[in-house]
Amino acid sequence: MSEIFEKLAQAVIDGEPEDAVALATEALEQGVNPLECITKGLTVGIQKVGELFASGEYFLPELIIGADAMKGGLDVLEPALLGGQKREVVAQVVLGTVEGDLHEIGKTLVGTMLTANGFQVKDIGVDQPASAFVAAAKEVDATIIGASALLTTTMLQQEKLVQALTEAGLRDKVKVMVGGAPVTDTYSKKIGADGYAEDAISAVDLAFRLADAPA
Ligand code: B1M
Repeated sequence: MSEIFEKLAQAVIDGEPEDAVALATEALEQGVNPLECITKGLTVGIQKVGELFASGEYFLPELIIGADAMKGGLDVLEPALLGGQKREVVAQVVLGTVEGDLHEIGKTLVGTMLTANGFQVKDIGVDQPASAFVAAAKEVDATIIGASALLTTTMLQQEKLVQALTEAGLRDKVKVMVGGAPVTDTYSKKIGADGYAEDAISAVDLAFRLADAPA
């Protein structure tokens, strides 16, 4: 089974969306767990792409096609994750990537996992200012706002979001969950957020705790 994970990772490293789609389809047909395809296959590949980019071996085009391959695989695998969706809504969540930040893959994966576990997710997309999170939270009467940031420069926007909620008089009503590769638990506490999650699975656990609902 590890062979299919390695092939999925390689499709992302090579920037081959069609291979990623074909392999993800094959994996599902073989009954391989879709979440493991993501965590042990596609994610391993995109992390390697990130390392190659950081070391100067890959440039922006390779980063872009690697992400395209990952998204191709996710498009096949994510609907399979939603197969176990519960019927009752646990809580309303507004989810987005902060202003100045275009990274969407991790945020979308968090949204899929939350949806699969019964949360109603309003995904407001990437590059969203604090005001857009606040407006969406008012619109859907959100219990939780989830803000993703992948850049050390944009994680500062998560603090702006906490401030904007306070200014809007919503801070006591809405819990703030933060995540993304450069974000840490220490940073989350420093900016006054309600919690940090390292990955999509722990984001679901955290959301249950923040919503004060049984998992
Ligand atoms: Co960008 N990029 N990127 N990039 N990119 C990183 C983040 C970087 C670490 C790569 C590197 O140098 N090694 C680096 C940031 C350095 C830093 O700030 N410290 C970087 C850079 C520099 C840049 C640009 C500036 C490059 C340039 O233009 N010169 C540029 C910035 C654009 C912008 O945002 N303004 C840029 C652009 C891009 C692409 C657009 C090409 C592409 C994104 C495509 C897309 O999303 N549609 C991209 C990609 C793919 C990456 C890497 C390789 C992979 C990110 C990813 O999708 N990971 C990334 C390197 C890396 O992270 N190792 C990198 C897979 C995903 C499943 O994981 O997003 O971490 P992740 O999400 C996880 C957890 O973090 C967590 O759960 C998710 C699932 O487990 N999580 C949450 C995420 N959000 C959460 C929210 C939560 C809870 C948990 O609660 C709300």
